[in-house]
Amino acid sequence: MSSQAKPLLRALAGETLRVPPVWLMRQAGRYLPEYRATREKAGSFLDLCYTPELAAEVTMQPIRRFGFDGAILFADILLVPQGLGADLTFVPGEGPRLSTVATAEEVAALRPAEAIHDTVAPVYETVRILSQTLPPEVALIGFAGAPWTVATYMIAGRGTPNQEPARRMLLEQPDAFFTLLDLITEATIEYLARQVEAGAEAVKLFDSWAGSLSALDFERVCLEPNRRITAELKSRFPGLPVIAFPRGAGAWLERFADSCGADCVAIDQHVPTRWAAERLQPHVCVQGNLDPLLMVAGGEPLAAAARRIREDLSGGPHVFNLGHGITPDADPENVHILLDAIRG
Ligand code: 1CP
Repeated sequence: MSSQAKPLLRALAGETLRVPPVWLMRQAGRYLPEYRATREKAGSFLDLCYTPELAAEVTMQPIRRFGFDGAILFADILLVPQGLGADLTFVPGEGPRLSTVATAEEVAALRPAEAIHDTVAPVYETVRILSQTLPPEVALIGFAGAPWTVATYMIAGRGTPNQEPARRMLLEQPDAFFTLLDLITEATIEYLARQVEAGAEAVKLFDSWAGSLSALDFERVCLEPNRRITAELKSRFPGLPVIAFPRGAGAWLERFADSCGADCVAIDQHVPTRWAAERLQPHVCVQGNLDPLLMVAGGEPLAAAARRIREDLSGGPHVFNLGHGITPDADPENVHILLDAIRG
């Protein structure tokens, strides 16, 4: 099968398909017993990310079980900060902990962008294994966090409710903040370029905390770095499909879709799909946007919502996905209900 026959790549190239391709954010994860078993075997979450055979195995698990159209590389957005010199650990049950970057001196002490390869090289090996293992109809998606979202973790040293430490640094120490944002942007370009060289067929930028930026800061802090990464990757790899996910961007979404340069914009569950069909699909392929809680609830509400999203976005290019990641309490059986509703 030629790569252009892969349904996911066709949709990302702007084709309107009768049945939209489907994959789920966090499709490899704790809701799957086979993931939990491999994670146990790896020891820690970071050992799992940095052991290519095991990372490739957990990437493959949801493909084997469900037959999704896209496989997303198993890694984490916080590997780039680690490559830049942050100490990183994952505390079971609590999430990530990083050494903080709070001053101009601490920004200056980080490693240069190219130095990340020393740390993250095993990720490229995972991509190489996957590109040789995946079924021919499944597209391989590489990814990174977008600079703002990565900065929120580097500055606070952990996940935070409103990303306040990062927003304060933006307001109080703008020079240090933008030096950090630029460094993350450069590192992200190098990181994704290596993933593409290793076999990733599309890349996704996760700006999970775009919604905490004020409207006045959105262009410079969210849109501009997404645009710069997209433009640089497309100049190095003409035709490379890019998916951007400015979660919570709200009224900024239309301009984002029109000017970021990404081929596809992923939308969260708060965006009305008919609005997205009217205002976003003329510019880009739209990905989304089922409420992840429906993967816990299941039943007819899940099937009805899936059919409705599919119908609303059927007039243009659409990749079916959730509005955010599938949660550990989701029932894997509900994925079959979802797939029947979309493909059946
Ligand atoms: O214990 C475990 O097994 C850890 C849970 C877990 C998993 C499965 C983490 C820790 N990361 C991942 C994998 C992961 N993370 C993927 C792999 C591929 C897939 O989707 O199947 C991807 C794409 C990510 C991306 C990621 N990591 C994001 C962006 C997407 C999103 O969900 O908003 C973010 C914000 C992270 C940080 C992170 N990593 C892990 C956790 C628990 C968090 C969130 C921390 C917080 O803010 O509290």
